[in-house]
Amino acid sequence: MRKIKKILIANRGEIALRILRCCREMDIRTVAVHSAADRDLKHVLLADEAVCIGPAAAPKSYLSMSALISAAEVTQADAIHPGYGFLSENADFAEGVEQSGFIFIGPRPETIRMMGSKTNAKAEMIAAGVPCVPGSEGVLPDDEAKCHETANQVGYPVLIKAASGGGGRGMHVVRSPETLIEKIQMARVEAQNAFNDPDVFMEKYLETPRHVEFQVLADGEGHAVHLGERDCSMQRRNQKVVEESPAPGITPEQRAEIGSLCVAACKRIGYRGAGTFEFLYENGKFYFIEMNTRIQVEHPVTEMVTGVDLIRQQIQIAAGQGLKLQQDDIPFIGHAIECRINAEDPEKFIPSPGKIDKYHAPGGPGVRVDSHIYSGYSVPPHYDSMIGKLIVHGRDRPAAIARMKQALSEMVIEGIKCNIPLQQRIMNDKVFARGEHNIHYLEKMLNRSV
Ligand code: MV4
Repeated sequence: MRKIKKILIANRGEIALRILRCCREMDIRTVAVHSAADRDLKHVLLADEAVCIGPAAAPKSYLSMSALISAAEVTQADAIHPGYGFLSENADFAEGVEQSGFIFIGPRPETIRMMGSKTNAKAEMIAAGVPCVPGSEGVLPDDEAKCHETANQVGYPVLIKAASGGGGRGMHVVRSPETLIEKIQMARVEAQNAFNDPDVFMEKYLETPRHVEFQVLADGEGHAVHLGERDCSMQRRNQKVVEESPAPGITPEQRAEIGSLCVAACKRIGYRGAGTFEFLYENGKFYFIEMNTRIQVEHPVTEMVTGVDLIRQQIQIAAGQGLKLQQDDIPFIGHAIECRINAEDPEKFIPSPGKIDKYHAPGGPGVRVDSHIYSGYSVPPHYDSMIGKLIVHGRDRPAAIARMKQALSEMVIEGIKCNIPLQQRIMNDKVFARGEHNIHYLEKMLNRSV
């Protein structure tokens, strides 16, 4: 047990503010680190201490391990919370943080490294009894005949993925044996360029799955729980747009079954902290694809249905206080939906940074706004265009949708373009209302109108 009295928040924007708010409730002092472009961020103004760690460009500030660790040293922080994105899933950073004598609020570096390899992650899940997409046993060999044999066994169409990949880069669908070898070659080149690792593997290509992910918490010492699932199928170009919990149509029995398999996997690998098991869901069956070893953007929908503060749990686990929650302590009440609010053109998706002249947040029962913006704040052009999240909770899915429509209509952001009109279209969409959308639906919906 190591007392955490001061946390350095190694992130920016809404998640930095979310972590700061949690620290204040827990009576933990805060160190904000920021780039030269981020002096006016809300959490920087609220933090006990603030350190400028470099110029606007992320590689020289939020991605600079040495700048972050130096900032922790000069402020004598006890722990570093990485948030999401940036260095949150960088095993070398987690290792550097620990070797410098600080607590990394997240899994052990070896766990992050293992899950960074999609083939190793999958092998662990198979060993733990978690259902996976049928495919090659580990990475594909150079032997062309063996690749053909694997593809024939799996059955076309197959998907070639980078072993060090994730996020969808360097994936190739192969629909017949004629193009198999050339597609594998293309995938290898892309994998080498993107991840400095040419290894690829093969899976059965699922044509119209939904993206359903399970949230877990584990203490790294044999105790773990799951917090149900989120449906994140409403996405465009691998960027989630709407997330919800529970996933439409998932029964309590399916939740308990898949949830307990995730818990078993956590115990097997000695997982520590908050994590997410990503699945594809098609024809009533779950197929594991990847594990995320960070807190995720969409964590609030899980918090709304379970009442568990995931950031607080991360900090308590990191402090060695263990995981006090039992599975029976975790209820799944009602339905929560999150709409990501992006500073972008709602039709062309071009980022729209600049000054917010006027901002009014929605409110009322069951409405949560996780955002760092304020009237007069300028959205810098250097980072992700997400400027906040609007989260609602209702007694059931129709009530949550009705509440989200009302909240969106009440939200005012002037001076920059934002995607509120797109979110309103989605909330009024009949296929979404029925919960029948899959990972390709939003792109199809957007194509209909152009
Ligand atoms: C798949 C798939 C279909 N079949 N795997 C894309 C990102 C990466 N995390 C995994 N991805 C996919 N893997 C098999 N065997 C379809 C996708 C996919 C996807 C998955 C989740 C959310 C959005 C997606 C968008 C396009 C493709």
